[in-house]
Amino acid sequence: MKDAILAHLRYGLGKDASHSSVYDWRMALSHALRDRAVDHWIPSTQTTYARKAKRVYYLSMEFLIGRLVEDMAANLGATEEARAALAELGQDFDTLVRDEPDAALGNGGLGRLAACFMDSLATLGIPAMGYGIRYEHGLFEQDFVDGQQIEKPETWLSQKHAWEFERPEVQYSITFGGHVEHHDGRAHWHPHETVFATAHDTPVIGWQGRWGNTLRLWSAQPVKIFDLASFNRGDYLAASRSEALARTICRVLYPDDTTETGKELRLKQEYFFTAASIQDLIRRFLVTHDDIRRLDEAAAIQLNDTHPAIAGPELVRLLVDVHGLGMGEAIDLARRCLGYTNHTLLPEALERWPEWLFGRVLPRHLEIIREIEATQQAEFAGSPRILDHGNVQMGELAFIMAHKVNGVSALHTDLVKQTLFSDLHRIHPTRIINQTNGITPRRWLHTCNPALSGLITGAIGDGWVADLEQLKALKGKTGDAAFLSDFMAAKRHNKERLSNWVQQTLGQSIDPDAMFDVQIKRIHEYKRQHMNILETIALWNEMKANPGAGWQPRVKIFGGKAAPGYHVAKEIIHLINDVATVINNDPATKDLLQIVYPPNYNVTMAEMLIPAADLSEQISTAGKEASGTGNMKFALNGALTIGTLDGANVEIREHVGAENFFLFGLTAQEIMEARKQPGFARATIEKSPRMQRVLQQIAEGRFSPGDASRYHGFVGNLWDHDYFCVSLDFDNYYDTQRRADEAFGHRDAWAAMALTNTAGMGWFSSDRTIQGYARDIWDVGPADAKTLEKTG
Ligand code: 475
Repeated sequence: MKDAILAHLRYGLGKDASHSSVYDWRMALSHALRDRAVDHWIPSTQTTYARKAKRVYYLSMEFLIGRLVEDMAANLGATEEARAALAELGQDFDTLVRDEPDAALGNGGLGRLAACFMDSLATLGIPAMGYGIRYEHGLFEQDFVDGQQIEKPETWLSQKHAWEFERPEVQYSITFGGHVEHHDGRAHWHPHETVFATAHDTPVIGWQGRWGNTLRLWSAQPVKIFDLASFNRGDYLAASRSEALARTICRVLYPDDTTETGKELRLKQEYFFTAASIQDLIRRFLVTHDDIRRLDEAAAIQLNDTHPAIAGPELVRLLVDVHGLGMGEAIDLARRCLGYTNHTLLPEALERWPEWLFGRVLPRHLEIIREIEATQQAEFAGSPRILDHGNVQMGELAFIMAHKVNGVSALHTDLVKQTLFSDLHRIHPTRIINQTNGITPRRWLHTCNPALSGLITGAIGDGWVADLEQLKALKGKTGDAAFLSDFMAAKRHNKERLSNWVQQTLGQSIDPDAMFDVQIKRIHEYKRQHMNILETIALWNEMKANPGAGWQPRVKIFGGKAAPGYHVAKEIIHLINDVATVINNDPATKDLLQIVYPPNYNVTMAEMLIPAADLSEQISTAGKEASGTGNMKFALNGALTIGTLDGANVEIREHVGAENFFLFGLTAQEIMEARKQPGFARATIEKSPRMQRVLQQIAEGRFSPGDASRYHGFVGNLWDHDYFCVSLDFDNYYDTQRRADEAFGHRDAWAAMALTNTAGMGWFSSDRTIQGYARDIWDVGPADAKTLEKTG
């Protein structure tokens, strides 16, 4: 390892050890690790080709991979070796780890799920390729100025990405616009614009290096770098027009999480990476097969939400226009290849494109969608339409073109059947299935929480890392006082680590003995961060009114970004920061209650916050959070959940036991009923003096001195609309928080409950999720007998 690092430093970076920066050392370490990754990766690819094994193609606009050094080293079993080699070279492994940019090529849950799935596919030895976009700028960096979010461009590629291999030879033409002619019994698309898609491959190595897959991200290149004729004429803009389109396509990740954008550039991004991926997988298929009609035997294509739903029409287009299949035959074949995962029921997140815009960018695809529509209507008269009121509805398109459609938690899947796709579900009653989300135990316990992970391995061996159900063995330890004390010592260690970081980065002192109560996720009204901050104000009021009541000290920790155009979400951020300013500086309560909101929440920050949490806030309006995956990470790391019956909370509660979960709030059914009552919010708030008082304080400017009207709109909206039903759940939430206080006071009982959470979370491994997809949707397995043996 030492030699490898030095060799990369010298010959890869052209540096000698005495003149190397942290960046140089990190690159050299990464390349030394990448060499080892390649030694697992190439044989995996060879095996897949040799066996003509079926591959999974996971198409996703987002891969929220975060940093890779630690994870890669851990999966290769090389962490200690790397640490020791660096120490001999006078370098600190952890410093290099912290130097790596956090690759934020995603917004939130959907993107992070894709990254966890890649880890599980490799660990399970299932041949797979993740396909996405190599954004030049990932999710914006968040800062707070006077408590308000400002966005700055993210620049992860300003340094070289250590893990990727650029593949200039793997290049496809992607075309847009123009018109279609029909002659010789065929369609001829004469596009107006063309860009090249170029592949960049990052190896994804499973646990213990047992298998290697590829994350292939596409970047756009101009077809014509430069139009010399235009340049010589002095028309410099025209000279670089083709370059401009190429650069814009991969320039930025759309920063919207479950909100709609409807921009032409977004449609182009979607088509760009989908079309490149479909061309690529067909080319690969034809290396080992000669009959395109059997594509489904070798390729399972999964659509991560509707963003790549154009894959259906694109595949049909290539099958018909290039490979000469009949339309009906092509549609059936495409459907056998495709699966579609739905991640949200929120109407504003459902993709719809105006037909005129869609047809302008993808004229041939619009024709094909009309054919798909006609075929569907011919077979199922009265079927819901893809083309509706002048829009192309991507959800309906994805549903009709997929052989399986899945929800991401049991409750979500039921709601998909009953609400979003109820008519399509009646027509295709076996198409919708559930695959409850999961998380990779490698990143989200083994690597991010060495204290707990070491304790667990000491007690039950390390088999749990690739077989998380083994954590069940810890149930036997919930009565073992010595083990519980070690378990709480690990938590305490992580809380100290976080407290030190908060002190260093924010200059704020927090007490590691206090309860760390954490809500980290995108800021959205349905996730109800505002309910959390209202409850915080109510608690503060009570603390001041009854200073001698023996309050349980709390640190309320928030993290998350708001979509730049989502006004209310930004207002919630502002309110949290305003409330923090007042409460954190109140001498009467500052040792009892602190609010911490570090800016720029990302994967790396999650890796530090989650192991340090005592209480996990999963408080969405029932029926709105499709699954949640943060909820799983917290419970796995020994936090108790305070939560509603929403998404995967329902299943988490079943697995850890109702007595180890702080449940509150209305059910999805009750919410739907309550909303029908006009004025429900006003009537409810009038009956809650506690909530009334809090709203009064906010409206009077108690937290915005000098700008009393700042939150009038916000407060008015709660009284008059409250679509997300904060009012209906508020008092129950407050009381449940006090039950959590009470429970936290009994440290031994709390420790046993926390350990029961960890012990019960084995089922939520993304390995289990992927096995479900492999069995129910993809019909694939490990390509290699040895891997099969190891993973069962
Ligand atoms: C759900 N993102 C979580 C998670 O299944 C769930 C939408 C439009 C454009 C860009 N990003 C999005 C999502 O819809 C999303 O992240 N959904 C989330 O998917 C994984 O656990 O409940 O909200």
